[in-house]
Order: sequence, then structure tokens, then C-alpha cells
Amino acid sequence: MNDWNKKKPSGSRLLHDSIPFHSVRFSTSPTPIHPLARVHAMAPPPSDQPPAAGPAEISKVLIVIAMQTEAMPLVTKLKLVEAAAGESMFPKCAPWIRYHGNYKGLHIDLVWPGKDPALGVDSVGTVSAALVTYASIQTFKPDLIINAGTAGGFKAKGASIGDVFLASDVAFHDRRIPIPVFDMYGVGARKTLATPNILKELNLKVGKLSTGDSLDMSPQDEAAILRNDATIKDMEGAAVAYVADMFSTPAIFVKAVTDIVDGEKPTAEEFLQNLVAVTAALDQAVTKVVDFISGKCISDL
Ligand code: FMC
Repeated sequence: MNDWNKKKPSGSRLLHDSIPFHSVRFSTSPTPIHPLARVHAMAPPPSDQPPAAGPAEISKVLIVIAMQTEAMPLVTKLKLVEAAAGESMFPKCAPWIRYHGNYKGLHIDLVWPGKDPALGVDSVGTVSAALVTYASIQTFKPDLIINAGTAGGFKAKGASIGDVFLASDVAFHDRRIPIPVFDMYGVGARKTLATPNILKELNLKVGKLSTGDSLDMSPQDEAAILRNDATIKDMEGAAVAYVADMFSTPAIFVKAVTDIVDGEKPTAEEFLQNLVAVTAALDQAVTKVVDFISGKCISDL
């Protein structure tokens, strides 16, 4: 379980990570000084240090979205602009797309993994989501990640078409490794950032999210989803959470229900039928979440 409100460790590894490579290898100083020594030399003595600052206001928000249809209304609403080819900050060979802008005092980067270069369809699923999340954390150093998207919902757990959920927990349902401990690694269950005030204020539903790389559901997936106690099912959430956790970046998951997994209609048909309308509900909810975040600290959420 995470406690995002705790201060991050300030161990030597983090300090060392923040020192540019060139300052270590190519220092022009006549007497080589170890970079750590230089950092310490510049710091005031402990007794002169100002009192520890309170929690910082959120300033950089990264929104990770899988599909163009989900992303574009939000891009318009938040008045974001697409980064020019040379300015996307991503490697040229990657199809990832970045939109950015300032909205109500927040710097927003919205990324989606773009179209598959060979097939021209949205690069949905865990691999693209993890890659673009990793690259974005490295580049933009967000204070908070919002993974927004559509999801299947289970009516047996109270989900209906158009509902917008905040996920309390995420886990995988298609990584089966029946060896002790590897089995738990495969499921990769983790809690998301607790946001009781967002829930209270915005009246969103709350439920567990299960992630896998298929839109449909095999009987084995279904059993795992039940074990995960999931109300909603998507193809990115747990992968984004894995990367966010690795870099101690708080993340929340806003998911709107396009299809009822335990209903009568075939999933793909229902998903495509509802995608545009449900995306409107998703984008409205994400905008409200962003409005709520403006001017707040992580611990206020
Ligand atoms: N199962 C899995 N994923 C989805 C879903 C369902 N019943 N409905 N909607 C989704 C989401 C996934 O996260 C993908 O990004 C996209 O919509 C479907 O390809």
C-alpha cells in the first residue's frame, strides 16, 4: 500500500540521479570534485536551513489516454495544443502524441500513444500505455498522473453504461504465473492514490479496476477478474499504475463505462456503439477532476 503523502526518500541514489552525466565526466575544474561533495558544499549548514515547507501545490499534471476519440474532446476543453513534431520531447520514431497547455494554474501534458505505425489504429493496451507513461514521467516529471479512458463494467457489481468510476485498486487479470510469489507479481495488485475529497465533491463511483490486453474475456480472465473483485475492466490501468509506482508518482484512474461485460450485447459492438457518447461523460468528469485539483496539494485530494 502506498502513502503518497509521505516525503520521498532523499537518499544518495536520488541525489546522484539528479546530477547531469556531463558534470561527472567532463568537469573543467582543475581539482576534480566529487559531484556529491559539490552539492553538499553549496547547502547551508543544517542550523541555517529554513523550516521544512508544507506540502506543495500540484503544478504539473500528466493525462494518459489510450484512444484519440477519448483524447480530442479533452484537448479542446482544456485548450491544449499539439506539440510540434520537433517539440514533442519523444523520440522521433515513436508515434506518441503530446498536447500541452496551462489550465487554471496547472501545467497539463496530455499524451496518447498514437496510431500503430503499420496498421493505423490506436495503440491501445498495456505495452504502449507503459511506454508512453515511462517516457512522459522521465520528460515532464508530473506531480500527478490521471489515466483516463473507457472501460467495460460489471452490472453484477453495480456498473451501468455512462457511469464514471475512480478506481480504488488496480490489478492484472491475464498474467497467469502459477508459481508461488510469481503469481502475485503477475496479478500486480496495488492501491491507487486515495482521493476521498474528489469522490465526495464530484460524486463519482468508486470500484476496483482489472486490466488485461484483450477487449473480450476468456473464462480464465473472468475467474481472475472475479478474484480481483473488479467492477470495471480496461486495457491500460494496471500498466500505468505499475510505472507510476516505480517512479513514486501519484496516479488516479478515471474510467467511463462503454459496455456491460456481463450483459447481453457483444462487447465490441456495444463498445463501438457507445464510445463517442460515453467519451463526452468521461471528458466532463476529467475536466471536473482537473478543476478540483487546481490550487490543491496531493494531500487535499
Ligand atoms: N474490456 C477492456 N477494455 C475496454 C473495455 C472492455 N470491456 N471497454 N473499453 C475498454 C477500453 C480499453 O482500455 C481500450 O483502451 C479500449 O477501450 C478498447 O480497445
